Amino acid sequence: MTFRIAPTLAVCGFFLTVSAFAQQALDHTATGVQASSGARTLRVDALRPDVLRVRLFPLGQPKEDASWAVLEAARTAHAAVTSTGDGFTTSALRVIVGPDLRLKVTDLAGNVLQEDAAPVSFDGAGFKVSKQKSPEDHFFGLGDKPGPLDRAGQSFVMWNTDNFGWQESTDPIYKSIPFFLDMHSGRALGVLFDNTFRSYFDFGHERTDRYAFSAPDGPLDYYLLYGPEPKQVIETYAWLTGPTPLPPMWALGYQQSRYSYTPRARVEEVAAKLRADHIPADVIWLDIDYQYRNRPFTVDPETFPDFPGLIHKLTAENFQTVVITDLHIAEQPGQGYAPYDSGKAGDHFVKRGGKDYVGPVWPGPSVFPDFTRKATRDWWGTLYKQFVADGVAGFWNDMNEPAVFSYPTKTMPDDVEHRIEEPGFQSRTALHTEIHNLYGMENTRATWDGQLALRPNLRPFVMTRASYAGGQRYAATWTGDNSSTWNHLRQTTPQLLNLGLSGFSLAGADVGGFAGSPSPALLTRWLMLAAFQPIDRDHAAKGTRDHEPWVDGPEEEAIRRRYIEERYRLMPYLYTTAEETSRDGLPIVRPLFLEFPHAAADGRPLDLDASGEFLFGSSILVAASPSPEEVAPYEVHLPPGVWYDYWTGAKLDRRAPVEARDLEIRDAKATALKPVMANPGPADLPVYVRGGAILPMAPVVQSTGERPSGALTLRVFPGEDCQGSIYQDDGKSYDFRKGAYFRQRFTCAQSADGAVTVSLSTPEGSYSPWWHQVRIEVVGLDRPATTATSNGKNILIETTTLGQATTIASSSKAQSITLR
Ligand code: NBV
Repeated sequence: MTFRIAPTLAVCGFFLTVSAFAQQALDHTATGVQASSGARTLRVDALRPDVLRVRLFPLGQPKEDASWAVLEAARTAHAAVTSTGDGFTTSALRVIVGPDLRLKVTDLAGNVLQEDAAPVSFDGAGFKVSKQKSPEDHFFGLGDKPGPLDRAGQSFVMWNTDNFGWQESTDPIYKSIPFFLDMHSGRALGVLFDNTFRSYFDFGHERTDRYAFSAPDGPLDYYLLYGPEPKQVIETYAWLTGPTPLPPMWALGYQQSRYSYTPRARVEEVAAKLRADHIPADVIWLDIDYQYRNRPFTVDPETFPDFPGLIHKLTAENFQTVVITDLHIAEQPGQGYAPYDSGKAGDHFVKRGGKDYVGPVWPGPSVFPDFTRKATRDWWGTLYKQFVADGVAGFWNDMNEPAVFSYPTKTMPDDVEHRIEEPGFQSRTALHTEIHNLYGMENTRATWDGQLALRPNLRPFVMTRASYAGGQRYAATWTGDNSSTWNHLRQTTPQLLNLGLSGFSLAGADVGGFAGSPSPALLTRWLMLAAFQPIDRDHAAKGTRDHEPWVDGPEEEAIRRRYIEERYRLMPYLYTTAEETSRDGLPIVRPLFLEFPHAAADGRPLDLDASGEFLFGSSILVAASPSPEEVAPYEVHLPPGVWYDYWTGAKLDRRAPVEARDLEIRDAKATALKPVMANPGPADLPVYVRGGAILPMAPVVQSTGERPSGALTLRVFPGEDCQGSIYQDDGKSYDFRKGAYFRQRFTCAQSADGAVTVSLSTPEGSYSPWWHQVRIEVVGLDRPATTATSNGKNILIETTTLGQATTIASSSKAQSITLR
């Protein structure tokens, strides 16, 4: 059915404007609406009741219906819609197309979720979409861009850039993840602007009452993801672009890197020292100097003799090796350099003016694979054959913005030609302006697929510096060349949180800072904090002082060791969280508002006033100092509910404050809760646990490859909705898909007399985990428990530094234990 909308008069300040068009046609489609005005068509499709796709294109049909970011199944999904005179409704949203193709989206109660502030404006192939913004809108996401967690008031450019030594206000840096979350009074809307060109985002920088996104070219194509809870939006983003897959467990261990450990003897020395000093560690990284003349996929035979022997030796000591494999292929014809010769023979390099484009990078003149072609990606994957045969565990794709030396733009020229051969896209030649932001992601896709082809049953591990939306499907990431400063340490929190909200759950920052040399205190603090970040990799630039945990003497080393050990104690919790992420997309580190969107009385996200705080998984709250350079007390704003001190097990006093506070947190009964004062010494990091959490923990091991000896501990923090779970498998293969995993759920309940009953469900899956006993440790009881019973029988109870514990034999059946 087609409706005609008459021209309107709009009153705007003192000016009366008449809209420029005459008539607007509105057609209802099976999945939404299509409206035309002048030379343009707006199409809104409901992919799900809570997910809309919005496109605006020249009259007719869009040129291509394709995406590098969005999964085919999501892009082609559709929900039932009900037509209305001016748009349509789904079971969650109302879509209204106004004059000038202006779009308004509300929930069914009429709350406006998004509304065009002006008609889309066009400038040649470019366009700008402007939305209304109020002071209550806070914006999160956009990948690794530095600066505060909330993007409000700022503007950003998407153009993957090798920005060595970037600072807090540097933009752009390495990644372009054009996805953001708009939080408005606890209500969340996600926006993915799926355009790979040099796009621009403005969150009230130009005009405080508008936010906008624009691009100089390419499709006007964006997706709206409605909550109302922010967690729903993040889960939906994972539905749209894919979750971060479950990594091998070793990728969650401590990792030691430097640019570069060379020669071979130095690598062996570092590995031996980690073991000798009992610093738990899983991974050693080899940076570019292991290669022959910086040529990717080679090994320098002089500095790294018997490379397979080295890898095997490290593997035998439970170290996995990750080696760098940059994408620039040295242009070395006729020298027996197979990556060049085979790439040339297969016509796998990008072109300029009909010839292979050649640009200078580490190996000198280099050529660049045409990763937007499947044939090229398949060829790239084969280059890993020898390393895989040697037992190298993971691969590092650096410099993939792509970085090219001696151009002011630090990348290849705009007119370099890439070939697109991809389902949904027309097979065509595209200029670098279109492919640039995508190039790093397609590089990692090739690496990931290559690993899977070579080792089909092993989970790949790929680390990337550049990426685009959806890149989490192929690689973990890090924040590039940060610096050894206190500000950079502080910056890791908002950056990793925003990366997590942008799909990249597996992310880290170079521990200790890349550029410059950290003071002993800074390195210690950094190693303490990073123990609670998803990727914990100590890395350093050339010419900087040594960074390894032992370098500042035994006292500093003892502190550093203690935190790394704590990470390994928490490995069952961390791995269980990572497995959840692989299904629901919720990141490992989370801002407080993700779990507690309605906590602050004024509706603002809690995090805005609690800048050093974040959640590690759903239940652990890390409260780093907002001024880590000083040892001084600070307020910790804990969300509502009962909280415990992670280190002592003490339940915190949250009674209402006497004096008025800027940030008022209230519980469900509207009781005001006061912040707690933290006063950590140089070796302390305040960490808290949510009441109602059950944390699975393990005895310390020196690597995830070692079988822990002793019991699995379930540390129980009584509180409402008390529960937890554990997930285990072999830590490396895909056998879990065939049922070879172990999953058990736990609950706890406290009776009126204070007794705590912990229940363990019947385990799921065919995998036998490492423990034979389960130690249940209940903390924070007002009155210490004196007896323990298991399925009605009395069992031994012990007092620990944190509370009371009892140990039972693990069983294939459900169990129930009471401490009273
Ligand atoms: O491969 C050397 C470095 C690497 O260590 C670093 O992590 C990357 O971000 N790489 C950049 C190239 C040179 C940087 C100066």
